[in-house]
Amino acid sequence: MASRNLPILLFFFFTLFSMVLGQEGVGDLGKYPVVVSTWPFVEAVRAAWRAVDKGFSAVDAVVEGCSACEELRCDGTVGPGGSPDENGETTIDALLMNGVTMEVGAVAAMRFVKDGMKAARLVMEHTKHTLLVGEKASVFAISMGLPGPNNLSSSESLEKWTKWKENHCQPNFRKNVKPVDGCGPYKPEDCSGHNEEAFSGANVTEFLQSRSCLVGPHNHDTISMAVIDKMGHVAVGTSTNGATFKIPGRVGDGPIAGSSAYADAEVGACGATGDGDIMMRFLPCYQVVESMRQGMEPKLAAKDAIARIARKFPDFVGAVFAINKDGVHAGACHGWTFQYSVRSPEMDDVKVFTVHP
Ligand code: SD4
Repeated sequence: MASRNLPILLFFFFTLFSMVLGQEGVGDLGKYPVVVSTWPFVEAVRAAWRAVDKGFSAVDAVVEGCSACEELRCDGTVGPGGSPDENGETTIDALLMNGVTMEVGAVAAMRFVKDGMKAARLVMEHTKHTLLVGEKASVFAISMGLPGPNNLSSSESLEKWTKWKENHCQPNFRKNVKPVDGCGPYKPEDCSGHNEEAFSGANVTEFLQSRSCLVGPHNHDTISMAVIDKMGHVAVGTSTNGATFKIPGRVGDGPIAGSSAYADAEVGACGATGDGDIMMRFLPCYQVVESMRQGMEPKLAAKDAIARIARKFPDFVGAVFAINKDGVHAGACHGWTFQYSVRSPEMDDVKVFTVHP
């Protein structure tokens, strides 16, 4: 009798078992969705939240959120019309990463197209490449249907640039060049040891001080966003004009996977902002995610990634946020006070968290 009923018993057992698992799943799903972004870019987080709360994917929500920031020209440093380069032109660096498939699409120093995040998505979903750069990235984006070519300058960015020119192009990102304190054309300075002044303590301090004017508390410049959707899928994205008065052709950390952002749905995600020229040498977001994979709490992982950079570059300015796959988040920063924004199911609206160095 018992053996005849065994299949039925097993059926009930497995049904019960899967219901328990299902409830745990529902419990887990209760932590999601969640949206995190650098800085108090509240409207961008709301836009991502609206998408993910309606059931759209993490990738869709990141695109919604970062595109909203581009349209709003968050801080005047994301999207069109923001931070001019040495020639007065605004260009865009953007990245999108799907933390389930580990696909990445990115554009760097993209000209004439205002939709950085949508262009990154086109690279991710319609090419086998990871990163397209410069004018060719624009040609690709336009050929795939994005509006352009458009002049990305605004009256604000041109005014900023004019003032910078009037100030003899100071500060700037040149080093070991002549003229030291004027606009170009620049020539390499002899650094063979004959010119001790080039390496004097005073010059180093001056250079670092001018650097913090270029990427500092008033030049936030970057939205980096992570979303965990209702399925627990993770995606990240970044959009930025890059550093103000950058040398044309410069690619920052924005479009570099592992630097400005990284996601692995098995672990969590990270977003970064700050002095990309320094930060991209350390891949801080890759570091954060890998540390969390090894069992570090998000807070410790974020602090550790920042500390690794600060040890070598004590004057660098930067920050990261970390979020694990359970929705636990934290931030860490160096050289400035950092804020990041979060929207999760237990909140009525976006909450801004402040992190001190
Ligand atoms: C860059 N990381 O291009 C960007 C700038 C930034 O806060 O994030 N500033 O270097």
